[in-house]
Amino acid sequence: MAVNLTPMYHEADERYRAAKTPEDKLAALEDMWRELPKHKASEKLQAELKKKLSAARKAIQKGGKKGTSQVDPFYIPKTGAGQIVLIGTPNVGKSSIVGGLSKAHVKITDFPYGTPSPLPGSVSYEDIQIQVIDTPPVTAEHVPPGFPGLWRSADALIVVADVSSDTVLEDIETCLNHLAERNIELVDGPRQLPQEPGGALKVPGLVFANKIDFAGATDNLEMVRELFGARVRIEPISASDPESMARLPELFFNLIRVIRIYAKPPGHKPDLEEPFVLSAGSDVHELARKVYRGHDRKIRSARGWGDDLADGQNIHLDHVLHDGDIVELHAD
Ligand SMILES: Nc1nc2c(ncn2[C@@H]2O[C@H](COP(=O)(O)OP(=O)(O)OP(=O)(O)O)[C@@H](O)[C@H]2O)c(=O)[nH]1
Ligand SMILES: [Mg+2]
Repeated sequence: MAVNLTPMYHEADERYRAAKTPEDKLAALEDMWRELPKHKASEKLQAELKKKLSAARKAIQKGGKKGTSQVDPFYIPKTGAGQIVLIGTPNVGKSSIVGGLSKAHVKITDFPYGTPSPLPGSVSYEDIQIQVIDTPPVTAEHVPPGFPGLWRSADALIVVADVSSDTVLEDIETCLNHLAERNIELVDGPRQLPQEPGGALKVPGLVFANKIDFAGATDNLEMVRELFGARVRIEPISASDPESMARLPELFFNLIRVIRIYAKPPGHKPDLEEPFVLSAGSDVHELARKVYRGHDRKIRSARGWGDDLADGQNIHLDHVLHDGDIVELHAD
C-alpha cells in the first residue's frame, strides 16, 4: 500500500528543510508527525521521522547547555488531551488563570514580569486532563526567545488581556501582531497547517478579556468587541471570580476539539474510566489505530453505543465518532 501524504505534510516537510533553528525544525517535524498516516506502509517513514524528532530534541537540549540555561524552557512535552498556551502582555492575569485551575506552582504578583519562564498546569475536565501553559509576558518590543516555537506546536492559543486597563486595545493588538508576524492565525475552527508555502498556520484560539469584575471593564469590553470581534472570539472572564473560572475547563475542552471514546472489549463491560482521546471528526479506523498502537491488527467490524447510535448497532469503519461514544472493536 502506498503512503498518501497530505499537502499539509509536504508543506511541513518544506518548512523542515528551510528551518534554521532546532526549535523551528522540531515544530515542523511535529506537524509532519501529526499529518503522517500511521499504518504498515508508512512504518519506514514513521521510523525516519522518529529519529529526526529525537535528533531535533537533543539538538535543542545541547544548544541550551552551551549557554547559561540547561534546556530550552519553551520545549514542553505535551501531556493529557491537548496543550493550550497562554500569551499576553505583563500583569493581565495569565498566572492567575493557570494557578486557579491547576496545582502548578505559578507566581501570581501584583507587579508585572512576575513569571520568568513557562510553566504547565494540568486542568481537569470530567475524566480527562488538559495541559494549560502559563508563560512569561510579551511586549510590543520583546518576545522571549523560543516562545514562538511553542505557539506553533500548541493545540490552541489563548490571548489573555486585562479588559480593565486603558491599554487593552494595544495589548491585544500586540499579541495578535506577534502571531501574525509568524504567520499564525487564531481561528474558531480546527487546527490547519498552511495550505501553501508561506500560508498561515491556523490554530484554534480566542481572547480572554480578563478582570471583567473591575468597574468600567464592561465599557472597554464593548470597544474590544468592536475592534477585534470580527477577527477573533472574545470571551469575558474574571480570574478572581470562582463562577467564571468554573466555566473554563469546558471551554478548554471545546477549544482543543477532541472527542472521548470508551473502548469495550468484546464480551466485557466498557472501560468508562479511561477514554481514548481522538481529534474531533475521527472515525473507527482512527480509534483502532490508537487502541492497537504498535500491534498489527486488522479490524473486521465494530459495534457502537452513543447518542446517535442504536445500542450495539454495527458501525462502518469510516463512521465518524462522537464524544462519549462506546465502541467495541472486532479485530483479527
Ligand atoms: N480583580 C482581578 N484581579 C485579577 C484578575 N486576574 C488577575 N488579577 C490580579 O492581577 C495581578 C496580576 O496577575 P498575574 O496572574 O500575576 O498576571 P500575569 O499575566 O501572570 O503577569 P506576568 O507574569 O507578570 O506577565 C495579580 O495581582 C492578580 O491577583 C481578575 O480577573 N480580577
Ligand atoms: Mg505570570
